[in-house]
Amino acid sequence: MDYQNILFTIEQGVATLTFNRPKALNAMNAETMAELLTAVNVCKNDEAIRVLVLTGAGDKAFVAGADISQMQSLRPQEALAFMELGIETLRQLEIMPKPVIAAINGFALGGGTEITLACDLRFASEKAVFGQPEILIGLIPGWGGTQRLPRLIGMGRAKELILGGGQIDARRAYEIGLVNRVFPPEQLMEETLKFARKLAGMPAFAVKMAKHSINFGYDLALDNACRLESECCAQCFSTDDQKEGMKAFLEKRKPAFKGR
Ligand code: CO8
Repeated sequence: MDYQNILFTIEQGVATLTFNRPKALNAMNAETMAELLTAVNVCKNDEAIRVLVLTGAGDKAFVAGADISQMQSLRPQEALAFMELGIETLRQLEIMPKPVIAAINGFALGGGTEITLACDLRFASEKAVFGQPEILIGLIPGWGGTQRLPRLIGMGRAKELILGGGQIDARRAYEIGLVNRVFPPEQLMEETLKFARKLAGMPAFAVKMAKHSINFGYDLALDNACRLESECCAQCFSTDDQKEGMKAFLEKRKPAFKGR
């Protein structure tokens, strides 16, 4: 695949996608969003890829938001098309049947924060900065921020960020549950890849079912959600990895999972 705005590599079951427009702090234009969607579909369909890691090129930004220079003269219908592309891409990222980790190496503002919200895990550098500053340029979040942010950190904290347009550092992001872990900048990728490789070695079908149950059960009534979980769990009993996992436990040895 020939990408212009992202770098995409695969190693030891882990795909790494790097937003690569460092001169514009990796701001997301429509072309970059389309490439992200293509790469998400590649990850979904390629059995050799077990985990996806997203990060930003350079030492300053993950993604500093949607590309303001591209957006400034959009008419409402064009803006809507750009939003729909973002909404569709981030939903596909969110429900991809493999774990996605954001390695947030710097500014993750506006659409940048929204991309991280569609990931399963958020690992941040101590230099990372988060916020929804759209209000400061006369907008509101348009790639799911008004919905995913309150679900993750609570309504009050989300409103403070979205209405106030302020920025928070990695430590505060950790305090409010916006990120899972914080690392010194020079350790961020190493630690993220270490965790990604660990996930890549997990039983793939169980990983897929766990993510499916969490994603699609979250908005259901508890009875229905628990039923969904039971069905997902029952399906795991059809896999070689379930048999191997339990056999290895009883034989007091490490399991050799095959991803089937
Ligand atoms: N879009 C376009 N260019 C950008 C963006 C951006 N979001 N962010 C930074 N850049 C560019 C700057 O214009 C600058 O370019 P140049 O060198 O050519 O002048 C370069 O990147 C470096 O930026 P700065 O000189 O500003 O660097 P600083 O270190 O001084 O500041 C900041 C860094 C704080 C990150 C600052 O650049 C900034 O505030 N950026 C904008 C952040 C922002 O408002 N993001 C939200 C955008 S709106 C959004 O994301 C909505 C998403 C969904 C809606 C979709 C609707 C269609």
